[in-house]
Amino acid sequence: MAEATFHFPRGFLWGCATASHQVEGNNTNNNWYFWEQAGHTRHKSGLACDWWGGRWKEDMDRAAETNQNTHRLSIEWSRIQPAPDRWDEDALDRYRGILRGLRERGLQPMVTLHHFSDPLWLYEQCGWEKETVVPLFEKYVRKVVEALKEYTSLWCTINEPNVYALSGYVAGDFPTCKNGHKGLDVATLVLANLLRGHAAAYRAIHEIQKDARVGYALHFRPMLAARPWFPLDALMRNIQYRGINMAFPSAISSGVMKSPLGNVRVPEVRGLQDYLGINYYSVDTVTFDITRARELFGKRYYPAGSDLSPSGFIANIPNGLYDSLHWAVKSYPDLPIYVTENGVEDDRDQLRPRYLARHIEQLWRAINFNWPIKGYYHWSLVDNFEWERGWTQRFGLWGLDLETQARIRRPSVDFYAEICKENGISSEMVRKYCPEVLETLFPG
Ligand code: IFM
Repeated sequence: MAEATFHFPRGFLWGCATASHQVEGNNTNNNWYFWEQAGHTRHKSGLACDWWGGRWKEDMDRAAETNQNTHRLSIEWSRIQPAPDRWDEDALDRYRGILRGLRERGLQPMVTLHHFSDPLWLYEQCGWEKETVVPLFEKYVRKVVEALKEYTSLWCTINEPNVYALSGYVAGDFPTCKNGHKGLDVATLVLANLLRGHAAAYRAIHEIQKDARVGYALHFRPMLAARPWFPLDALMRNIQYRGINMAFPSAISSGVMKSPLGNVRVPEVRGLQDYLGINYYSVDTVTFDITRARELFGKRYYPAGSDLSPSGFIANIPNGLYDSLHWAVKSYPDLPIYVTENGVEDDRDQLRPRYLARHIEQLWRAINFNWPIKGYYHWSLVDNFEWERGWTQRFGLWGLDLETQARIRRPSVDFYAEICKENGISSEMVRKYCPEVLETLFPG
Protein backbone atom coordinates (compact mmCIF):
# COMPACT_ATOMS: atom_id res chain seq x y z
CA MET A 1 0.00 0.00 0.00
CA ALA A 2 1.29 3.48 -0.84
CA GLU A 3 1.77 5.63 2.25
CA ALA A 4 -0.67 8.51 2.66
CA THR A 5 -1.30 11.43 5.02
CA PHE A 6 -4.43 13.38 5.88
CA HIS A 7 -3.16 16.95 6.18
CA PHE A 8 -4.69 19.76 8.24
CA PRO A 9 -4.67 23.48 7.39
CA ARG A 10 -1.67 25.57 8.37
CA GLY A 11 -2.09 27.13 11.82
CA PHE A 12 -4.48 24.44 13.03
CA LEU A 13 -4.54 24.32 16.83
CA TRP A 14 -3.67 21.02 18.52
CA GLY A 15 -3.83 20.70 22.27
CA CYS A 16 -5.51 19.26 25.32
CA ALA A 17 -8.24 20.55 27.63
CA THR A 18 -8.32 20.56 31.44
CA ALA A 19 -10.47 22.11 34.18
CA SER A 20 -9.42 23.74 37.44
CA HIS A 21 -11.13 21.44 39.93
CA GLN A 22 -10.02 18.38 38.03
CA VAL A 23 -6.30 19.17 37.99
CA GLU A 24 -5.39 21.82 40.56
CA GLY A 25 -5.79 19.95 43.83
CA ASN A 26 -6.50 21.37 47.29
CA ASN A 27 -9.57 23.13 46.00
CA THR A 28 -11.43 23.41 49.27
CA ASN A 29 -13.76 26.36 48.83
CA ASN A 30 -16.22 25.25 46.17
CA ASN A 31 -19.41 23.24 45.72
CA TRP A 32 -17.51 20.16 44.57
CA TYR A 33 -15.37 20.07 47.67
CA PHE A 34 -18.53 20.15 49.74
CA TRP A 35 -20.08 17.41 47.59
CA GLU A 36 -16.99 15.22 47.97
CA GLN A 37 -16.89 15.66 51.76
CA ALA A 38 -20.58 14.77 51.93
CA GLY A 39 -19.71 11.42 50.33
CA HIS A 40 -21.45 11.90 46.97
CA THR A 41 -18.41 11.06 44.83
CA ARG A 42 -16.55 7.79 44.38
CA HIS A 43 -13.33 9.42 45.61
CA LYS A 44 -12.09 12.84 46.64
CA SER A 45 -10.19 15.15 44.37
CA GLY A 46 -7.42 15.66 46.97
CA LEU A 47 -4.21 16.82 45.34
CA ALA A 48 -5.57 15.97 41.87
CA CYS A 49 -2.65 16.62 39.48
CA ASP A 50 -1.18 19.13 41.94
CA TRP A 51 -1.18 22.02 39.48
CA TRP A 52 -1.79 24.50 42.28
CA GLY A 53 1.31 23.09 43.95
CA GLY A 54 3.30 23.89 40.80
CA ARG A 55 3.10 20.73 38.72
CA TRP A 56 1.34 22.63 35.91
CA LYS A 57 4.90 23.51 34.83
CA GLU A 58 6.01 19.97 34.21
CA ASP A 59 2.69 19.14 32.52
CA MET A 60 2.93 22.17 30.24
CA ASP A 61 6.50 21.09 29.43
CA ARG A 62 5.03 17.74 28.45
CA ALA A 63 2.40 19.39 26.26
CA ALA A 64 4.97 21.59 24.53
CA GLU A 65 7.58 18.84 24.13
CA THR A 66 4.95 16.68 22.46
CA ASN A 67 4.31 19.37 19.84
CA GLN A 68 1.02 20.79 21.09
CA ASN A 69 0.50 24.47 20.32
CA THR A 70 -2.49 25.33 22.50
CA HIS A 71 -4.00 24.43 25.85
CA ARG A 72 -7.53 24.93 27.20
CA LEU A 73 -7.74 25.42 30.97
CA SER A 74 -10.24 26.90 33.39
CA ILE A 75 -10.09 29.50 36.14
CA GLU A 76 -11.41 28.57 39.57
CA TRP A 77 -13.92 31.22 40.62
CA SER A 78 -13.65 30.23 44.30
CA ARG A 79 -9.93 31.02 44.28
CA ILE A 80 -10.36 34.43 42.67
CA GLN A 81 -13.28 35.44 44.89
CA PRO A 82 -13.08 33.35 48.08
CA ALA A 83 -15.83 35.44 49.70
CA PRO A 84 -18.43 37.76 48.12
CA ASP A 85 -16.53 40.82 49.32
CA ARG A 86 -12.98 39.60 48.75
CA TRP A 87 -10.73 39.20 45.71
CA ASP A 88 -7.58 37.14 46.04
CA GLU A 89 -4.89 39.02 44.10
CA ASP A 90 -2.34 36.26 44.78
CA ALA A 91 -4.55 33.71 43.06
CA LEU A 92 -4.88 36.06 40.06
CA ASP A 93 -1.10 36.39 40.01
CA ARG A 94 -0.78 32.64 40.09
CA TYR A 95 -3.03 32.34 37.02
CA ARG A 96 -1.07 35.11 35.31
CA GLY A 97 2.05 33.04 35.92
CA ILE A 98 0.41 29.94 34.48
CA LEU A 99 -0.76 31.73 31.33
CA ARG A 100 2.64 33.36 30.91
CA GLY A 101 4.12 29.88 31.27
CA LEU A 102 1.87 28.59 28.52
CA ARG A 103 2.88 31.42 26.21
CA GLU A 104 6.59 30.89 26.92
CA ARG A 105 6.14 27.29 25.88
CA GLY A 106 4.37 28.20 22.63
CA LEU A 107 0.94 27.12 23.87
CA GLN A 108 -1.88 29.49 22.95
CA PRO A 109 -4.28 29.56 25.91
CA MET A 110 -8.03 29.11 25.63
CA VAL A 111 -9.44 30.18 28.99
CA THR A 112 -12.70 28.82 30.36
CA LEU A 113 -14.35 30.96 33.02
CA HIS A 114 -16.77 28.42 34.46
CA HIS A 115 -16.26 24.68 34.38
CA PHE A 116 -18.77 23.05 36.78
CA SER A 117 -17.35 24.48 40.04
CA ASP A 118 -18.91 27.38 41.99
CA PRO A 119 -17.62 29.18 45.08
CA LEU A 120 -19.09 27.79 48.28
CA TRP A 121 -20.63 31.17 49.17
CA LEU A 122 -22.50 31.18 45.85
CA TYR A 123 -23.57 27.58 46.32
CA GLU A 124 -25.01 28.51 49.70
CA GLN A 125 -27.18 31.12 47.97
CA CYS A 126 -28.40 28.49 45.46
CA GLY A 127 -26.16 29.99 42.77
CA TRP A 128 -27.48 29.49 39.28
CA GLU A 129 -31.05 28.88 40.41
CA LYS A 130 -31.44 32.61 40.94
CA GLU A 131 -31.06 35.42 38.46
CA THR A 132 -28.99 37.30 41.05
CA VAL A 133 -26.08 35.11 39.95
CA VAL A 134 -25.81 37.01 36.65
CA PRO A 135 -24.25 40.28 37.92
CA LEU A 136 -22.06 38.25 40.29
CA PHE A 137 -20.72 36.16 37.43
CA GLU A 138 -20.21 39.27 35.33
CA LYS A 139 -18.19 40.91 38.12
CA TYR A 140 -15.96 37.85 38.43
CA VAL A 141 -15.51 37.67 34.66
CA ARG A 142 -14.53 41.35 34.49
CA LYS A 143 -11.96 40.83 37.23
CA VAL A 144 -10.42 37.82 35.50
CA VAL A 145 -10.41 39.28 32.01
CA GLU A 146 -8.83 42.56 33.19
CA ALA A 147 -6.12 40.51 34.90
CA LEU A 148 -5.43 37.98 32.15
CA LYS A 149 -6.16 39.83 28.90
CA GLU A 150 -2.47 40.27 28.23
CA TYR A 151 -2.13 36.53 27.68
CA THR A 152 -5.18 35.49 25.72
CA SER A 153 -8.08 36.72 23.66
CA LEU A 154 -9.73 33.32 23.32
CA TRP A 155 -12.39 32.88 26.02
CA CYS A 156 -14.88 30.17 26.78
CA THR A 157 -17.55 31.52 29.12
CA ILE A 158 -19.19 28.33 30.34
CA ASN A 159 -18.32 24.69 29.88
CA GLU A 160 -21.17 22.29 29.09
CA PRO A 161 -24.05 24.28 30.60
CA ASN A 162 -26.36 21.42 29.62
CA VAL A 163 -24.32 18.88 31.60
CA TYR A 164 -24.06 21.23 34.59
CA ALA A 165 -27.85 21.70 34.76
CA LEU A 166 -28.98 18.17 33.89
CA SER A 167 -26.38 16.19 35.86
CA GLY A 168 -27.25 18.22 38.92
CA TYR A 169 -30.94 18.93 38.75
CA VAL A 170 -32.17 15.88 36.84
CA ALA A 171 -29.69 13.04 37.44
CA GLY A 172 -28.64 14.16 40.93
CA ASP A 173 -24.97 13.38 40.27
CA PHE A 174 -23.67 16.95 40.57
CA PRO A 175 -24.09 19.27 43.54
CA THR A 176 -27.25 21.29 43.44
CA CYS A 177 -28.24 23.88 45.96
CA LYS A 178 -27.77 22.71 49.55
CA ASN A 179 -31.51 22.47 50.02
CA GLY A 180 -31.50 19.67 47.44
CA HIS A 181 -33.63 21.36 44.79
CA LYS A 182 -34.21 19.03 41.87
CA GLY A 183 -36.36 18.59 38.82
CA LEU A 184 -36.54 19.51 35.16
CA ASP A 185 -38.28 22.77 36.02
CA VAL A 186 -35.31 23.89 38.16
CA ALA A 187 -32.86 22.66 35.50
CA THR A 188 -34.69 24.85 32.97
CA LEU A 189 -34.40 27.84 35.28
CA VAL A 190 -30.69 27.16 35.78
CA LEU A 191 -30.12 26.89 32.03
CA ALA A 192 -31.87 30.23 31.48
CA ASN A 193 -29.62 31.85 34.10
CA LEU A 194 -26.53 30.27 32.57
CA LEU A 195 -27.60 31.81 29.25
CA ARG A 196 -27.99 35.20 30.93
CA GLY A 197 -24.58 34.72 32.52
CA HIS A 198 -23.08 33.88 29.14
CA ALA A 199 -24.64 37.00 27.62
CA ALA A 200 -23.38 39.26 30.41
CA ALA A 201 -19.90 37.72 30.20
CA TYR A 202 -19.82 38.02 26.40
CA ARG A 203 -20.60 41.73 26.50
CA ALA A 204 -18.24 42.42 29.40
CA ILE A 205 -15.32 40.65 27.74
CA HIS A 206 -15.84 42.57 24.50
CA GLU A 207 -16.00 45.82 26.40
CA ILE A 208 -12.63 45.09 27.99
CA GLN A 209 -10.92 43.49 25.01
CA LYS A 210 -11.91 44.61 21.52
CA ASP A 211 -10.38 41.66 19.68
CA ALA A 212 -11.69 38.99 22.05
CA ARG A 213 -13.19 35.80 20.66
CA VAL A 214 -15.85 34.57 23.02
CA GLY A 215 -17.84 31.36 22.90
CA TYR A 216 -18.92 28.48 25.08
CA ALA A 217 -18.37 24.71 25.02
CA LEU A 218 -21.44 22.65 24.20
CA HIS A 219 -21.57 18.98 25.11
CA PHE A 220 -23.25 17.74 21.95
CA ARG A 221 -24.79 14.24 21.76
CA PRO A 222 -26.01 13.05 18.36
CA MET A 223 -28.92 10.66 18.91
CA LEU A 224 -30.59 7.83 17.01
CA ALA A 225 -34.00 6.30 17.62
CA ALA A 226 -33.53 2.63 18.54
CA ARG A 227 -36.37 1.64 16.19
CA PRO A 228 -36.83 4.57 13.80
CA TRP A 229 -40.10 3.10 12.53
CA PHE A 230 -41.58 3.08 16.06
CA PRO A 231 -43.19 6.47 16.74
CA LEU A 232 -42.55 6.39 20.51
CA ASP A 233 -38.81 5.80 20.01
CA ALA A 234 -38.67 8.60 17.45
CA LEU A 235 -40.58 10.89 19.80
CA MET A 236 -38.31 10.04 22.75
CA ARG A 237 -35.26 10.63 20.58
CA ASN A 238 -36.55 14.09 19.67
CA ILE A 239 -37.43 15.00 23.26
CA GLN A 240 -34.03 13.87 24.56
CA TYR A 241 -32.20 15.57 21.71
CA ARG A 242 -33.98 18.83 22.32
CA GLY A 243 -33.64 18.58 26.10
CA ILE A 244 -29.96 17.73 26.10
CA ASN A 245 -28.56 19.57 23.11
CA MET A 246 -30.70 22.51 22.20
CA ALA A 247 -31.15 24.91 25.15
CA PHE A 248 -28.09 27.06 24.45
CA PRO A 249 -28.05 26.79 20.63
CA SER A 250 -31.75 27.60 20.27
CA ALA A 251 -31.49 30.64 22.53
CA ILE A 252 -28.35 31.96 20.88
CA SER A 253 -29.95 31.55 17.44
CA SER A 254 -33.31 33.07 18.23
CA GLY A 255 -33.39 34.56 21.72
CA VAL A 256 -35.82 31.83 22.77
CA MET A 257 -34.59 28.83 24.73
CA LYS A 258 -36.40 25.66 23.69
CA SER A 259 -36.84 23.15 26.46
CA PRO A 260 -39.00 20.04 26.90
CA LEU A 261 -41.08 22.09 29.34
CA GLY A 262 -41.69 24.88 26.86
CA ASN A 263 -40.00 28.02 25.63
CA VAL A 264 -38.20 30.62 27.72
CA ARG A 265 -37.41 34.05 26.30
CA VAL A 266 -33.77 35.14 26.76
CA PRO A 267 -33.56 37.84 24.09
CA GLU A 268 -30.33 39.35 25.40
CA VAL A 269 -28.31 36.30 24.35
CA ARG A 270 -29.30 36.29 20.70
CA GLY A 271 -26.28 36.16 18.37
CA LEU A 272 -23.72 36.33 21.20
CA GLN A 273 -20.97 33.91 20.18
CA ASP A 274 -17.81 34.38 18.12
CA TYR A 275 -17.17 30.65 17.80
CA LEU A 276 -18.82 27.42 18.84
CA GLY A 277 -17.01 24.88 21.00
CA ILE A 278 -18.12 21.29 20.55
CA ASN A 279 -17.37 18.69 23.20
CA TYR A 280 -17.97 15.38 21.47
CA TYR A 281 -17.62 11.95 23.04
CA SER A 282 -20.26 9.56 21.67
CA VAL A 283 -23.69 8.95 20.11
CA ASP A 284 -26.73 7.81 22.08
CA THR A 285 -29.40 5.39 20.96
CA VAL A 286 -32.77 6.27 22.44
CA THR A 287 -35.75 4.07 23.18
CA PHE A 288 -39.09 4.57 24.89
CA ASP A 289 -38.98 3.21 28.44
CA ILE A 290 -42.04 3.43 30.64
CA THR A 291 -39.90 3.15 33.81
CA ARG A 292 -37.93 6.35 33.13
CA ALA A 293 -40.33 9.03 34.23
CA ARG A 294 -37.52 11.29 35.47
CA GLU A 295 -35.90 11.23 32.05
CA LEU A 296 -39.24 11.83 30.34
CA PHE A 297 -39.51 8.13 29.36
CA GLY A 298 -36.43 8.08 27.16
CA LYS A 299 -33.64 5.58 27.82
CA ARG A 300 -30.26 6.37 26.29
CA TYR A 301 -27.81 3.54 25.75
CA TYR A 302 -25.11 2.08 23.51
CA PRO A 303 -26.17 -0.86 21.34
CA ALA A 304 -24.76 -4.33 22.04
CA GLY A 305 -21.47 -4.86 20.26
CA SER A 306 -20.35 -1.21 20.55
CA ASP A 307 -16.62 -0.56 20.88
CA LEU A 308 -16.79 0.50 24.54
CA SER A 309 -14.40 2.17 26.96
CA PRO A 310 -13.46 0.10 30.06
CA SER A 311 -16.31 1.37 32.25
CA GLY A 312 -18.78 1.45 29.34
CA PHE A 313 -19.04 5.25 29.65
CA ILE A 314 -18.10 5.96 26.06
CA ALA A 315 -18.69 4.10 22.79
CA ASN A 316 -16.26 4.69 19.95
CA ILE A 317 -18.57 6.14 17.27
CA PRO A 318 -16.34 8.48 15.23
CA ASN A 319 -18.86 9.51 12.59
CA GLY A 320 -20.76 11.17 15.44
CA LEU A 321 -18.02 13.79 15.52
CA TYR A 322 -18.53 14.47 11.83
CA ASP A 323 -22.29 14.67 12.37
CA SER A 324 -21.83 17.08 15.29
CA LEU A 325 -19.63 19.34 13.19
CA HIS A 326 -22.10 19.11 10.33
CA TRP A 327 -24.90 20.19 12.67
CA ALA A 328 -22.72 23.08 13.91
CA VAL A 329 -21.90 24.35 10.43
CA LYS A 330 -25.49 24.05 9.24
CA SER A 331 -26.73 25.90 12.32
CA TYR A 332 -24.15 28.68 12.17
CA PRO A 333 -22.62 28.92 8.69
CA ASP A 334 -19.16 30.55 8.75
CA LEU A 335 -18.85 30.62 12.53
CA PRO A 336 -15.44 29.28 13.60
CA ILE A 337 -15.67 25.93 15.37
CA TYR A 338 -13.32 24.35 17.88
CA VAL A 339 -13.52 20.78 19.09
CA THR A 340 -13.13 21.88 22.70
CA GLU A 341 -13.13 18.30 24.05
CA ASN A 342 -12.87 14.79 22.69
CA GLY A 343 -11.34 11.72 24.26
CA VAL A 344 -11.95 8.47 26.05
CA GLU A 345 -11.37 6.96 29.48
CA ASP A 346 -8.95 4.07 29.05
CA ASP A 347 -6.40 3.33 31.75
CA ARG A 348 -4.67 0.69 29.65
CA ASP A 349 -4.59 2.75 26.48
CA GLN A 350 -6.01 -0.07 24.40
CA LEU A 351 -8.95 1.77 22.87
CA ARG A 352 -7.56 5.33 22.95
CA PRO A 353 -5.18 5.05 19.94
CA ARG A 354 -7.91 3.86 17.57
CA TYR A 355 -10.47 6.25 19.11
CA LEU A 356 -8.02 9.07 18.45
CA ALA A 357 -7.15 7.96 14.92
CA ARG A 358 -10.72 7.55 13.82
CA HIS A 359 -11.92 10.82 15.35
CA ILE A 360 -9.05 12.73 13.77
CA GLU A 361 -10.00 11.18 10.44
CA GLN A 362 -13.58 12.45 10.86
CA LEU A 363 -12.27 15.88 11.73
CA TRP A 364 -10.19 15.86 8.57
CA ARG A 365 -13.24 14.80 6.54
CA ALA A 366 -15.14 17.78 7.92
CA ILE A 367 -12.28 20.17 7.20
CA ASN A 368 -12.21 18.96 3.61
CA PHE A 369 -15.61 20.54 3.12
CA ASN A 370 -14.02 23.84 4.13
CA TRP A 371 -15.96 23.94 7.36
CA PRO A 372 -14.22 26.55 9.51
CA ILE A 373 -12.79 24.22 12.16
CA LYS A 374 -9.87 25.90 13.88
CA GLY A 375 -8.60 23.50 16.52
CA TYR A 376 -8.85 20.24 18.43
CA TYR A 377 -8.48 19.82 22.21
CA HIS A 378 -8.02 16.28 23.44
CA TRP A 379 -9.56 15.44 26.80
CA SER A 380 -7.21 15.20 28.54
CA LEU A 381 -3.48 15.66 29.05
CA VAL A 382 -3.09 13.75 32.35
CA ASP A 383 -5.62 11.56 34.20
CA ASN A 384 -7.73 13.93 36.24
CA PHE A 385 -10.56 13.93 38.78
CA GLU A 386 -13.71 12.76 37.01
CA TRP A 387 -16.38 14.42 39.15
CA GLU A 388 -18.88 11.98 40.71
CA ARG A 389 -16.91 9.10 39.20
CA GLY A 390 -13.78 10.13 41.05
CA TRP A 391 -10.63 8.39 39.86
CA THR A 392 -12.40 5.41 38.34
CA GLN A 393 -12.01 6.81 34.84
CA ARG A 394 -8.67 7.72 33.31
CA PHE A 395 -8.87 10.17 30.44
CA GLY A 396 -5.22 11.21 30.23
CA LEU A 397 -2.79 10.76 27.41
CA TRP A 398 -0.50 10.52 30.44
CA GLY A 399 -1.50 8.28 33.32
CA LEU A 400 -1.30 9.58 36.89
CA ASP A 401 0.00 7.63 39.87
CA LEU A 402 -2.02 9.20 42.68
CA GLU A 403 0.37 8.04 45.39
CA THR A 404 3.53 9.50 43.91
CA GLN A 405 2.19 12.08 41.42
CA ALA A 406 4.33 10.35 38.78
CA ARG A 407 3.10 10.68 35.20
CA ILE A 408 2.94 7.50 33.14
CA ARG A 409 3.67 7.82 29.46
CA ARG A 410 0.98 5.96 27.54
CA PRO A 411 1.55 5.11 23.86
CA SER A 412 -1.10 7.70 22.94
CA VAL A 413 1.28 10.45 24.12
CA ASP A 414 3.61 9.63 21.25
CA PHE A 415 0.82 9.04 18.77
CA TYR A 416 -0.72 12.44 19.47
CA ALA A 417 2.75 14.03 19.44
CA GLU A 418 3.28 12.71 15.89
CA ILE A 419 -0.14 13.98 14.80
CA CYS A 420 0.59 17.47 16.20
CA LYS A 421 4.05 17.55 14.66
CA GLU A 422 2.92 16.41 11.22
CA ASN A 423 -0.24 18.55 11.42
CA GLY A 424 -1.95 15.48 10.08
CA ILE A 425 -2.31 11.76 10.46
CA SER A 426 -0.47 9.27 8.26
CA SER A 427 -0.86 5.62 7.38
CA GLU A 428 2.54 5.00 8.97
CA MET A 429 1.35 6.38 12.30
CA VAL A 430 -1.82 4.33 12.18
CA ARG A 431 0.15 1.18 11.32
CA LYS A 432 2.39 1.86 14.30
CA TYR A 433 -0.19 2.76 16.97
CA CYS A 434 -3.47 1.13 15.94
CA PRO A 435 -2.95 -1.26 13.02
CA GLU A 436 -6.42 -2.69 13.60
CA VAL A 437 -7.98 0.37 11.92
CA LEU A 438 -5.40 0.85 9.14
CA GLU A 439 -7.67 -0.70 6.51
CA THR A 440 -10.61 1.47 7.66
CA LEU A 441 -8.66 4.71 7.40
CA PHE A 442 -6.40 3.89 4.48
CA PRO A 443 -8.06 1.17 2.41
CA GLY A 444 -6.15 -0.64 -0.31
O1 IFM B 1 -14.17 15.39 32.61
C1 IFM B 1 -15.24 15.84 31.85
C2 IFM B 1 -15.16 17.33 31.65
O2 IFM B 1 -15.08 18.02 32.84
C3 IFM B 1 -16.38 17.82 30.89
N1 IFM B 1 -16.60 17.06 29.69
C4 IFM B 1 -16.56 15.61 29.78
C5 IFM B 1 -15.28 15.17 30.49
C6 IFM B 1 -15.19 13.63 30.55
O3 IFM B 1 -16.22 13.10 31.31
